[in-house]
Amino acid sequence: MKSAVLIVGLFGLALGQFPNGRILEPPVPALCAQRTIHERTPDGKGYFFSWRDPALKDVQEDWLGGRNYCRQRCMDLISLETSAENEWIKKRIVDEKVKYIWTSGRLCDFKGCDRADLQPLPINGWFWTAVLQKLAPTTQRDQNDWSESGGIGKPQPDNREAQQGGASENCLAILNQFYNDGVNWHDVACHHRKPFVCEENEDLLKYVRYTNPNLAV
Ligand SMILES: [Ca+2]
Ligand SMILES: [Ca+2]
Repeated sequence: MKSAVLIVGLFGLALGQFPNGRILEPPVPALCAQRTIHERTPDGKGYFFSWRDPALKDVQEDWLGGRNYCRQRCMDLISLETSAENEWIKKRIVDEKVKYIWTSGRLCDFKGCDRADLQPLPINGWFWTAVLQKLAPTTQRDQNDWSESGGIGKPQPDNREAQQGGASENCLAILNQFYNDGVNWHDVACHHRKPFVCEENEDLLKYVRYTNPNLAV
């Protein structure tokens, strides 16, 4: 995970159209100012855990719904750019007995994903949407945390649901022993509902602070 590469140009792709006319929501300054931070890491970055919030305790969101809840509050779904952050969140999932969470990880599957450096997509097409960083190729098993098993006993990502006639598994979740396979990454169809973790987003915070100089954000 240390060889993350910034994807220039994916920003436009990340704003692409979603089914049923849903969109990626912009930040809401008042909600940014009131955002709940459950924990800060030593570098000062704040995180929100949906299951710790009394109002969201029993609420689960699909991948876009999770992103939008976070984005309206100047956050985004968590991106695991380092193994330290990955272990940090996994410990909380285990300690708090959470079955699974959404991350911002996504397989590039929109217009523009035919770029040469993203091919073949199942190996080189994964990125952290919140920070627009590519993941290491899925074949570099020591550079990521994909599970070695899953619903059909194959290493992740396996796109199982699509192979069984369902939706493509284009979103990245951490699953907690769901297949008795440890706590690690799975490609999952984005329509499933899960608890989620938000991570403060520097770009959204900067934008809202700049456009709302009199608001303490
Ligand atoms: Ca992060
Ligand atoms: Ca899978």
